[in-house]
Amino acid sequence: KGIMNAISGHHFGTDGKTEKHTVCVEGNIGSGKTTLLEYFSTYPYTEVTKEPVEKWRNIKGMNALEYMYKDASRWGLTFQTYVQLTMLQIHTQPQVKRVKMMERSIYSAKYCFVENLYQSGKMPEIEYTVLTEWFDFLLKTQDIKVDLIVYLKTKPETDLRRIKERCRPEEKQIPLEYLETLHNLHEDWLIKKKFPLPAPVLVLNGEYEKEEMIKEYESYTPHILRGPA
Ligand code: DGT
Repeated sequence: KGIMNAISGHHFGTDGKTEKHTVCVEGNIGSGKTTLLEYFSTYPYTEVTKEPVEKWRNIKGMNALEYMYKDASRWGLTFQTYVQLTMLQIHTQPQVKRVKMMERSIYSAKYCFVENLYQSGKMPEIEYTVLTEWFDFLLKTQDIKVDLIVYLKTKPETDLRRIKERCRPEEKQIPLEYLETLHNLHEDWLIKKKFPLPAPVLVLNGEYEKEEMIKEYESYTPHILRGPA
């Protein structure tokens, strides 16, 4: 209750200190980002943007996610170009409420997923370079503000179990090694700071199951919704 008062009370009232705040939720496939966003969407002053994955599965009836999983060498550039576009659209969408929360970002698409395609030899250098030039141009010219990154840290084995449980058809063939590589890329970026970080990182243990996870979210709510002091 104390926490709730702090949030709905004078901290974010009309005292001029009220500032808009953008949070990106990052973590491996199956780490629980959707559950976290569902939890925070119940707060009246947060807006949670829709999962872009639904767009990737239906581009005028075509499923780019499925193409990408079936043949990453052929469709990687197509898919990542579309991911970059949809992420940019979400980043630049006008913010109405005080807190904007989004699943992933243009950054993880580049530093984790594009990097993975390139490093594994599935994306040729020329495609990587074209995407990188677009990415750099967008960062320079667009308003892609992030105030906080929440990193849901999980073990790849846990991600694999959850992916199997939810049964998205495109994800049926995902091997553990793929999740391990993606995990390492998230760690390289968010913990080891191998790529530029657009905002401070809050690391949450994503290993808990739903009920304890909700308790974890509750205890970090002031930090997540207000941002670093
Ligand atoms: P959650 O709630 O933590 O389980 O998150 P998911 O798995 O619903 O959401 P996400 O964004 O981790 O992944 C959705 C699907 O899209 C998954 O099969 C991985 C894929 N994906 C997401 N972003 C990218 C990307 O930039 N490139 C590639 N190749 N795949 C991506």
